[in-house]
Amino acid sequence: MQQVLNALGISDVNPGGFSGSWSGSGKLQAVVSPIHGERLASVTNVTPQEFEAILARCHGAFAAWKLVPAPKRGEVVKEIGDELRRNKEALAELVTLEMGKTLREGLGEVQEMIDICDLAVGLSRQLCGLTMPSERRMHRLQEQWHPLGVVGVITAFNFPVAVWSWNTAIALVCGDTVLWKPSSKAPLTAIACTKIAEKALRKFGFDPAICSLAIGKGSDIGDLINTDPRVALVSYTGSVPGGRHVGRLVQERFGRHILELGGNNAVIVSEKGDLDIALRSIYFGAIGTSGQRCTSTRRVLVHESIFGAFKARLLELYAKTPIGDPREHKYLMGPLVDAPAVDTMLAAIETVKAQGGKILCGGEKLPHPGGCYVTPCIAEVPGNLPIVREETFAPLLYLMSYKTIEEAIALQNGVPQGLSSAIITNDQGESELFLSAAGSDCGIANVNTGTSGAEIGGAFGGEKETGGGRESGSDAWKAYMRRQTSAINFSGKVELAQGITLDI
Ligand code: UN1
Repeated sequence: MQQVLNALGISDVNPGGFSGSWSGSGKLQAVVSPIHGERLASVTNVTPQEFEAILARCHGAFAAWKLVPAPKRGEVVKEIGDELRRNKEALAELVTLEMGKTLREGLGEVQEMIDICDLAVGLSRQLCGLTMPSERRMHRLQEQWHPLGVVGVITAFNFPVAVWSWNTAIALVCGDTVLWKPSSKAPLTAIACTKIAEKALRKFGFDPAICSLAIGKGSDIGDLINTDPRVALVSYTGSVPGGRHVGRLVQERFGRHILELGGNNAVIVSEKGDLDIALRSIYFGAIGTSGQRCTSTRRVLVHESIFGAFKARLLELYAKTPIGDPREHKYLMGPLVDAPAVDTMLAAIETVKAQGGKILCGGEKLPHPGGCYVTPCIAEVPGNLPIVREETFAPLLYLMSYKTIEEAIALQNGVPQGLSSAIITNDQGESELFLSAAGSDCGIANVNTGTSGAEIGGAFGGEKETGGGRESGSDAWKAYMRRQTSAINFSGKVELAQGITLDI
């Protein structure tokens, strides 16, 4: 453990603010591992005064950074990616220690960071605008994309580093500077990543304040980000109530936001699907990251003709789930992030029972000194009960049956969230229906693969209460830039658009 902390430059007590230099004289917070309850290190929060200095420097750094040619900005991102490659194991282990996901998933998370850096490097030469035919003679109509400003990145504990990287790699090539407020549950990985970015920026002689950090509570530091007009874009990952709050504050000042909020992701298992594929996809989707991904599988809708057989196979698999220290390869499920997360899961299970659901397995707290371990739970429910419509951030899976594909799609869409969804079927008509306008209403709709584990090449995000934001690949970069449309007249005379004449 100490070796990992040393390798990533984590001291016993770490200041939680960075903007070219480190600061943090606020509240001292001990970071405790959910694996065994041991203290890993401590962090000091930034005070509002220190935050002001950090934001001022991060904002000041934008003036020079926006003028650096995008491919040169890409070189810094390439270096960050290389540095991540060199530190992949250590950073993955710190992710595991700090928030409890299995090491194999921690490695996957760092790989996701490396992948987005590679994508952003390519993108740094392809921030392309369009030219459109002008309706006027000897005129040209074009649009181009300019850097936007400071991007405030507010992240959650469950992907403590990958979500920062999706935003940061893209924001950097777009010419923006980044101010990161990580989850208070995962500040050490944030400090480690900020050091990696600092090293890369310094190597190329750029101001390290381009990647700034401010650790503190959402209600003070988060809200300073949300309300400050110097933060052009706030990218927030978190709960629906949190997003509602951020959205209001940012909208109030006409800032931009990208909201990545809750999911309530379903897999439809058709009687025409491959049940082995269904089983594996659902199992990983539901127990991966101990059910604490926004893309975690929360609901399984099984065709009535195979419901009993499928349920039996799923229960058999659940009963064998190896749960334990997530650093050990033999365990597929580690702890939940903290004790309140365990209480939330147990309370949700009581509500399921009270609302008419039947607990088929799991949902017990495991005796483990200092650790937050539970057994994954499956509940059979008659439909989208009120509790099923809520996102419980834990390994709690709802199982229900359906008669027709139309009914399955209605059930899948019948919740307030709209992040991820999947269908397991070999029937082309069914999968096309699922992907059509009459199908899934989610931002992600997969066929024959599960709801989690989205690749960074696609745009990531969802509809309805998921918030509508998009991060990562495809053309999500456009949200991090300012679009400018220009009409250029080279005719030597004035011709008005829309055929308007001017008799003077
Ligand atoms: C999240 O849970 O906030 O699609 C992000 C996935 C990961 C990212 C999840 N690539 O499961």
